[in-house]
Amino acid sequence: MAFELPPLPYDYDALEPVISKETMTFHHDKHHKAYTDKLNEGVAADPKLEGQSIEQILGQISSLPPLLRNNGGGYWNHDFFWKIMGKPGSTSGPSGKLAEAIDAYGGLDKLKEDFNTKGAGQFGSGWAWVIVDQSGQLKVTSTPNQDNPLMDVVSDRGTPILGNDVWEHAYYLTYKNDRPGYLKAWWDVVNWDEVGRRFDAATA
Ligand code: MN3
Repeated sequence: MAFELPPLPYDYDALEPVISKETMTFHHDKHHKAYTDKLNEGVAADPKLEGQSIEQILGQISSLPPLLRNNGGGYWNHDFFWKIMGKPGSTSGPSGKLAEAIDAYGGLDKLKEDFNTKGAGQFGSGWAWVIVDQSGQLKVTSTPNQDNPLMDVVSDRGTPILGNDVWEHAYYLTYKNDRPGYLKAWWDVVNWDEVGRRFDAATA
């Protein structure tokens, strides 16, 4: 059973003006599709992986070929990324237990500042994350390339509840080299209801 490219949960132009229709079209139909296809090539080449979930594969990635690390990561990361976004301003902000955890972290402004600093400071391509760590606390991290906090090769492991793609393909058509500008604008498309659901699931 091959992994399938999941459809976007909204139209290609739903995130405008923060993320353009053209960026979303290339990002989903070309980049995410390529990760999906190459992940399937890697899984097909290794019979012991048949029937395993993507999370199971990522949890043992240190023992698997780079093709699976790069493309299994790319597959999971983008599926996650589409789901934690939504139309600009469509959710009002963190609520419930997530809001309490953000207060304990030091507040939403501090979380955003730390996240944007991690994203801007990630040299080359990668991702910025908010994870729930092993002690149930929020932590802001970043990873290179298509690595993510579910992988057994990453120092800051945990369950991602929020993440932003800082590869140039995610923003260059609109923001050119202004990665900090993209990171700042991006908060308007965060789907806080979905982030809250993921926080609740990670801490249940
Ligand atoms: Mn990407």
